[in-house]
Amino acid sequence: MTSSLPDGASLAFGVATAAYQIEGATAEDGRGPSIWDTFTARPGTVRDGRDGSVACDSYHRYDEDLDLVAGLGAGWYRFSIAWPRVLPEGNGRVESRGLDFYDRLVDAVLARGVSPTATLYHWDLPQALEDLNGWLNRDTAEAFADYAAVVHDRLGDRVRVWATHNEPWCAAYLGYAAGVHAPGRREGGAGHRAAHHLLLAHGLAAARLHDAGADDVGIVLNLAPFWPEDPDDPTLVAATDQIDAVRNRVWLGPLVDGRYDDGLLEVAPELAEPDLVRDGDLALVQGSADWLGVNYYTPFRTARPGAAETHPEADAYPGTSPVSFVVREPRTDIGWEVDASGLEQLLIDSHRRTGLPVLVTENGAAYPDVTLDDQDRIAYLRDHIAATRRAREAGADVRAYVVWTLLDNFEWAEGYTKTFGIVHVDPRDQSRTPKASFHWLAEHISDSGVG
Ligand code: IFM
Repeated sequence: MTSSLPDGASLAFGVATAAYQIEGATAEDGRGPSIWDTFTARPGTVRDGRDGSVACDSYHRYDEDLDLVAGLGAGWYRFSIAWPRVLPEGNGRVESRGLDFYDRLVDAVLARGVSPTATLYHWDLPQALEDLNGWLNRDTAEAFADYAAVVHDRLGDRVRVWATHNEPWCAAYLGYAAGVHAPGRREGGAGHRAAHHLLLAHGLAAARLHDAGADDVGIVLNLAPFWPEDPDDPTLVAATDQIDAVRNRVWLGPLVDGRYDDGLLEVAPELAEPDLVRDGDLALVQGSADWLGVNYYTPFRTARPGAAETHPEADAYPGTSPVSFVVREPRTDIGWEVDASGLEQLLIDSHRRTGLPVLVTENGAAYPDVTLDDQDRIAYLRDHIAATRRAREAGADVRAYVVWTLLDNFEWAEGYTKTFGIVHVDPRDQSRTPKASFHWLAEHISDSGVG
């Protein structure tokens, strides 16, 4: 087995994007509809009422975007593949024009001396599969594995680092329990069921990719540190532990131990149902990841219910005792507290827990686009890169730091109102202008001597 991950001798750098957030061209070259096309068409689902039909038009402008990646000096470009471009109905018929697009994209990445890393699922489930009950249907996991094999068959000679899912917690719990993401279902325990099928999908796909010769198949999780405001309050500590189970341990338990732990099963009895969790499912997931992607933005400070803010995603923790969330200053424009020590802790803990090489697959900040001189974003990136380096010094095997994100883009339920890009995109003519953070990062990468 030969790994193509960054070797870790020094911290590697990359930049990330996702298909629905940047590509646009949702009706082009035979792409089928995804759950995000359907969800965004429903009034009231997205803050500014907009959608990803044009986004950053990167489907047509990817050469320009990759020039920016190369100009940044980043060694890695993390992008996602839109399942409905490749299989418009989710399974069965392959749309070769969709595969052709990613073929050209990968060649264009490599031509610039950058390494591609592809995520197979960044939330754009083909609507045809949602019509059959989406991630609540076990068949979706099988369909995902077939899709993964089709994509790997075409790109696997050049893409060596694969991620199955991006933030499956969001797909499961924001999509099926809280209903704030597509498909917009608010069905409580359905979040747990979706989570199991997402994990199964990961396990099935990882097995197919490994069989096809892939050595570096990972999964990207938005793990989060939860800090009780009063660590001596046993009720609060117990409630926080439940939240941690639904956010973090639901993934790490199966991946590392091949089981859902008892504390999780208390709040998520669905995960003990033999019809849902069948013999062999968890064994398939255990040990299936060669690397772990960690996406980090903010820590979560918990308090007794009513003592602080109700979390906007409170429904995304079905079965848990209620808590409220204390959000300290400074905050980014999306209301997330800035605290880089959460990243340091998370990296140390996740490496210790999994024993896997870890990549920071996303980290970045939303700040209003009033000026291109985004000193606030520079400070955020500087502090979080430093935290990543501290985690490495403490012994965590962290190989790369990947910035979220290259371009101001479609920020899901926030529409275009929250901008995370290090490059500004003018919605009137799609022109791209690097912000001060882009130039700062380019200099930092160049000073570090690695891409
Ligand atoms: O934009 C998202 C991305 O798609 C997944 N991780 C978090 C980012 C910021 O919210």
